[in-house]
Amino acid sequence: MRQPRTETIRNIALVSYTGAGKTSLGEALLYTAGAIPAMGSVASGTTVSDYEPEEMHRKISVSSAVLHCDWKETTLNLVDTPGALSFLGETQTALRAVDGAVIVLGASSGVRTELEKIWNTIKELRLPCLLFVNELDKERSAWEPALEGCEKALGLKGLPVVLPIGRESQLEGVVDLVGQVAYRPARDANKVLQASIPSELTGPSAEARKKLVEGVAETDDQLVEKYLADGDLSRDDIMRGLQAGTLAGAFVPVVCGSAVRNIGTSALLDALIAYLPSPRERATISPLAGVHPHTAEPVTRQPSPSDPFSGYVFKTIIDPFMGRLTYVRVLSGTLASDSVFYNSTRKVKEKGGHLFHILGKKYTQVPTLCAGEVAAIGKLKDTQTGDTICDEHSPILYPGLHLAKPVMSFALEPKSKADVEKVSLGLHKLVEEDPTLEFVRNQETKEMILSGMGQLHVDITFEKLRRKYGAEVNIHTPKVPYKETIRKTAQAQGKYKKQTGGHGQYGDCWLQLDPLPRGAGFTFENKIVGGAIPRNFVPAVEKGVVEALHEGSLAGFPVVDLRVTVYDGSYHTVDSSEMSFKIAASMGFKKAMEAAHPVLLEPVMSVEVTTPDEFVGAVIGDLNSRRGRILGVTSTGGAQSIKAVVPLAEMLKYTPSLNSLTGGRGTYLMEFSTYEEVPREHVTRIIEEHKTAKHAVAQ
Ligand SMILES: Nc1nc2c(ncn2[C@@H]2O[C@H](COP(=O)(O)OP(=O)(O)OP(=O)(O)O)[C@@H](O)[C@H]2O)c(=O)[nH]1
Ligand SMILES: [Mg+2]
Repeated sequence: MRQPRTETIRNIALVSYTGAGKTSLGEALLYTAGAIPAMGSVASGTTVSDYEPEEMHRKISVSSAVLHCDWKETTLNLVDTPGALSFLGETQTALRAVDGAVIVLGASSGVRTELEKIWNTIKELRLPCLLFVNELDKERSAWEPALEGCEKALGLKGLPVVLPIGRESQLEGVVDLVGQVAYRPARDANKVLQASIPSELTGPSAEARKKLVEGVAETDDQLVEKYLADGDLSRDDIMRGLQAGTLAGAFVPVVCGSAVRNIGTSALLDALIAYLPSPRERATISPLAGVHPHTAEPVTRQPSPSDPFSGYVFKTIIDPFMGRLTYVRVLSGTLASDSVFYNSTRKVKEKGGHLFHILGKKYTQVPTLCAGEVAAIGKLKDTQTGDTICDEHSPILYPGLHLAKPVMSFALEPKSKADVEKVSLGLHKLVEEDPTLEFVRNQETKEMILSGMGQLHVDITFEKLRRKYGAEVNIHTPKVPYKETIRKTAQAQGKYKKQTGGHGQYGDCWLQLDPLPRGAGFTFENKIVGGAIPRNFVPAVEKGVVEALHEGSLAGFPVVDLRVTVYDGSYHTVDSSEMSFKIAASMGFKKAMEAAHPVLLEPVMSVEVTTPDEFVGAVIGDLNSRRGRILGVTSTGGAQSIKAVVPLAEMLKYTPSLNSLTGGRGTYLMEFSTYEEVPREHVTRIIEEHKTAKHAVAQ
């Protein structure tokens, strides 16, 4: 195996909605690059990426997989990401570890919601992209409408760099418009045969090449001059222009083909190393910038092996045989196996174990890693996904992850007494592997609650719990995570005074509550002047408020989207203590909250239902009856896709309803959108239900 060098590495994520063909494409790319002797398939559960049993039998990817291979003197780390919305967090985390993305588009399915979300992250990270229009072997597939739809939906400009030879079942290969050659896969081998452009395509190729040259020239002053003078551009100029425009995000080069037939894959690999950036090139548009973990001063790093070591953790695996494996993107410096480094997120020293290149579930040990590599480190103790690890003497902290909070919560019960510890232990490990899951065990009620991004997410977690940790659970209907907030500004005094013989208790504070916009969370401000409350007691006031936030005054749900300001108070030189100020703050908060017009908030989901034409009316009617707001209906070749926002409380048992409305032919995607105020007519019922449930648990 070649020793990677920063300049000749490409770390690329394969991204899209579920079913576009990312995993199949990853397999074909590995095969074409000679990393595997034969191509597996998603249908038979034999791909390198989808190696977990939950992925094999569902035939979807559940987590990201790294595929390490070489192509033309370049080291590739392809990250096959899952497309289902439930696993969006996994994909977003992986996107932070790469320097470019290949967006895979199913020629017959068009752009779907998940891809729009992923595209937003891509834009945020300024990741250069290529587009691969897949499934051109399928009946009635065509790449032009697929590309047009994608350009419109995502607002990007595609520049095709290949043309397909033949179509549908007669798809034979692609014409490389830059190199002016044809590529056809050889029978039963990963070799690709190079040939001259078939005569029937010489005209269309020349035309497509002209469009490409014009598209490239448009984005560069020098190239446009050359083009106007000569009426053409040289191959080198086109390639340079394509690389620069891709890096700057001016356009997206487009390759097309078929993953399962392994057509277009060598052209894609060529495009990927020619137009997507190396870690060094990427840093010219997105510098490695963070802060010093102790002083918060800005710090930067160079993507060079000689700079101090730093890296970003994008995945954690707890493997039954290998133990804990931490997937890292080395951002700067060099890391040797068994070395000691610093976790600047958790502020702890870590001792690394062996280092590995990753090919699905196969790990190949390597002695060192250089800037730009993607690899696994064995045996870390405290490091988790999203953390920064770095040289202890030159520390840096990169921005952390901001993943969406889980929205569907299920109460669960171990099937037998013997399962209690296994369930708790197993779920804690699964949560470590997947930061978009949340598991809490209420110490008082002993109730166990697992929260995830959707039904599929939670179902798969229980499957893993059974398979990996042998623990069985019964699941109860999901609970709706209501919240409380305030509508008005209010002020109140919290005063706690106790005189019990000797030492008394004295805390006194005035608090002001102000509403904040939806999603703002909670902020605390100290506006005490003149020492009305001594500085050392102010943190205790904040603590008291934070504790009181857990249970709102309406129905005991957590309180969000408000600012609490402490602006006055008094103290007693002997009797005041942290505890008395904490209690006073909590009392003051409760009083102020009642005066601040508290309201109930409920999670509202964005829902996309796909159904055959004849059921559209029934599906819309049903969504309306669930307090849904229809946002739009689009036609996607024989089926309609209905977008709506619907409160989660109305969607808890949607699957059986949709099945009966559409004879099992409708499908839907659902994910968290926002919190909205619960309509007044539903508030009393919800408060009553919650009180009854609490009462029942307490008994
Ligand atoms: N005919 C045809 N089928 C394809 C092609 N690419 C993928 N498929 C099929 O489409 C289905 C989905 O492919 P996957 O590769 O699993 O799609 P994915 O994008 O990885 O999906 P997720 O992992 O769920 O996000 C599989 O049954 C594939 O065999 C293609 O080029 N042509
Ligand atoms: Mg997949």
